[in-house]
Amino acid sequence: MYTLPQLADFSPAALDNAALELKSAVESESRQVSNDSEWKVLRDRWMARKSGILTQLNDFWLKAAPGPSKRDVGQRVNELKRIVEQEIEAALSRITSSASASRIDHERVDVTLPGTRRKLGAEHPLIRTMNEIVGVFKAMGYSIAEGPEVETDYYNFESLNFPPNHPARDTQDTLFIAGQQSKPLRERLVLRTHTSPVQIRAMEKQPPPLRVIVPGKVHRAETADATHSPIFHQVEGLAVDTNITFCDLKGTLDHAMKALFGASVKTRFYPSFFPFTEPSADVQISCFKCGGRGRIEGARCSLCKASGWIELLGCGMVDPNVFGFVNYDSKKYSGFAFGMGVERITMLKYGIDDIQHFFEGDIRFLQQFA
Ligand code: FA5
Repeated sequence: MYTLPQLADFSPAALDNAALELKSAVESESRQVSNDSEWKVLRDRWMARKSGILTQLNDFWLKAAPGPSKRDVGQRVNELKRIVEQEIEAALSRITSSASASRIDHERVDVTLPGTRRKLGAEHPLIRTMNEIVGVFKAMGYSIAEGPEVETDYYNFESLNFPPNHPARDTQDTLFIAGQQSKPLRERLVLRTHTSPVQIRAMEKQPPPLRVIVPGKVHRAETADATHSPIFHQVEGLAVDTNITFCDLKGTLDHAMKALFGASVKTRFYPSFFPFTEPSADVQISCFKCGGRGRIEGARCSLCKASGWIELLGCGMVDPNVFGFVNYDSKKYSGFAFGMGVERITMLKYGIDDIQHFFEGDIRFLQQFA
């Protein structure tokens, strides 16, 4: 490794020689530098203020030069300093440009590679059915209404003509919000057991005539099995006007069932009971799998259990007592209401045998509806 010689001979020829040696030393050392830390070592070796070679140049050559040579030595030392600084500068730009070149090499974008394809989501089958049902009624002039899932006893039961302690309340196993005992019964909170409370909320908001369709989530304290879930969905309908009759109810639901299940489906109404409708009915549709015959090529139809009919929804004419809760004149106005389970309809439409599939989030099940 190069060390700066102490000069005894300050003749121009000797100085030329010594300068040449120093120049070739700095050139070869700077060529060998290949990274940042090596470059720092080089810089300090030559330029450190205390003991760098340039400082020694001052001490060993310039200060040591005899009077007559001082000027010549001074010029040569300055020239050598400039060369050393240049070399060290050049070494630094060489290593930084090669580092950024190799980085660019790594980061180069290959525009011919295929992009990352994002999978499109799809409507959940329950939402799809709900939208379909709502669409059928929107086309008949119904508007959409919604209500809260946490509901008061008043809206969920009392105003729908379920008196306190009436056995009809037992048909809807109710989830009560805890810690409500100090409130009057009608103010206590429950998770709504059906979408029917929105009938009352809609009638409170506007006078007749009225046509609303109400999609929503409901809750009941029921054990889950293949056809029951503690959380499920309903679509409720309500029409109130002058001269609304049971014929309007039948015609409306017959049209809706044909729109949902196919034009060849027939409907059948038979008596039932709901506290808020009088008379009340359950609606059955003719089985779309066996065409209502109950048998397929001699074998029992599994969908309708060979009866030829499938039970689908509850309905009826609005009980005048209900109108009393919302100040509708029951002598002037009449109406009908209906409510259907969205899970049940979806299971029938798509041949799904277990209601739990809707809530498990299994992508293999959901993908079939994409
Ligand atoms: C009612 O909830 C009434 N509010 C319907 C109604 C509205 C009648 C307007 C008259 C006028 P019901 O308890 O039968 O009725 O429930 C309606 C539908 O919800 C059922 O036909 C069924 O499809 C669905 N359903 C009831 N319980 C469950 C459950 N645990 N899991 C899944 N679906 C259910």
